[in-house]
Amino acid sequence: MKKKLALLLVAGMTMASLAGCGGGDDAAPADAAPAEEAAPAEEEAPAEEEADTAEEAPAEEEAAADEAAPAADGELIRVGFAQVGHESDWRAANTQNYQDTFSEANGYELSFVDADNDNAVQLEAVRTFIQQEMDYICIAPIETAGWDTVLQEAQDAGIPVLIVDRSVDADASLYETQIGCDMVAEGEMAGNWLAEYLNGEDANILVIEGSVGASATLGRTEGFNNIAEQHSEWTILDSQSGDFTQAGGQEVMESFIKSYSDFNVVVCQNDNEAYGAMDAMDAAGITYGVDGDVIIISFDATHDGLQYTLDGKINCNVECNPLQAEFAAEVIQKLQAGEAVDDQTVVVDQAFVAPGIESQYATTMTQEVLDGRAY
Ligand code: GYE
Repeated sequence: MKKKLALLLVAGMTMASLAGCGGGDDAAPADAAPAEEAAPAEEEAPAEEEADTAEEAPAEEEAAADEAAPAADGELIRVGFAQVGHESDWRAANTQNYQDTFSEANGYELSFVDADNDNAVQLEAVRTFIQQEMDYICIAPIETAGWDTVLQEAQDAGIPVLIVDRSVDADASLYETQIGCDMVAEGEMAGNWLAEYLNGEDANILVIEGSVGASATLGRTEGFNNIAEQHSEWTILDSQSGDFTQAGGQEVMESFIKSYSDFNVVVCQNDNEAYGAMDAMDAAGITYGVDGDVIIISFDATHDGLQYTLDGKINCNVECNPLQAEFAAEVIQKLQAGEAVDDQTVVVDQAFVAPGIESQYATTMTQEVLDGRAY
């Protein structure tokens, strides 16, 4: 039941975004833009053709996946999931979503490994899943690099692999599909919003990046830089990894405060880093948010991150939807039925801004928007 609720809310949220509903000036035409931007870029034409998107999932398919029949012989479908870790609120929501979706009641036996952000542990987990002859393996890769050998081993063992959340730089023939958000589009959304908000004013920018080598970090950095390059009045003073954690965000911000006295924008590549950065600025007496000296941009738009956005502490929060397990279940059900699957599923995101900000790139936060969120 919980699974169904989560899915409907994802679909409902996306449809609301496309329809521009939700009332108020903040909703209308602006809301449609992020969804379009989140689609794969034009140069990725083949992927675009084959890509599925969250809002495209037809209702009947959702219903079929929801009934999630066990394997034809009545056995549970055995799925191994090598998760990144437990570094953030986003990750907690993503893990919960997988556990709810791949339940016994839905016909699955889920083996879950939390790799604690350790590449070696994650590789070992995948090798153990291969030895255990799992029916399917889902990998949320900590880093993009280093996957060819183990993916080849899985393929040799005849076990289909789904790359979920983040992406890998391995040959695409080594896995069935990739499901996740378009991280470059997220970075560009943040940059476009900032350009609109500053309207030609100078920006001295500090960036707290996510974990080194993660596609979420690489993509958000690339996307934001794509826009920064178009603005000679912007200077990126520094860019350091806060490892997607609150402690990391605080530590990096503390060191930035020691080194730089003249900054007016802090970009945090996830909400937890933003919480840490806000703590560091509070301790140093630096004001931020809509009424402060420093503009804060965050990513993920988890519940607490959006509460800070509603409170005007975070100026702009770019969503990354963690409710992705339903798309993985859909792929597995298709493979069970011997059907072809899409190479890629792009989970569509939008951006949110603090009350008082109007943007063509983002929805202005209200209590109603926060209450309507599923995570
Ligand atoms: O933004 C961050 C998490 O891979 C999209 O990983 C995910 C990122 C997310 O730890 O909070």
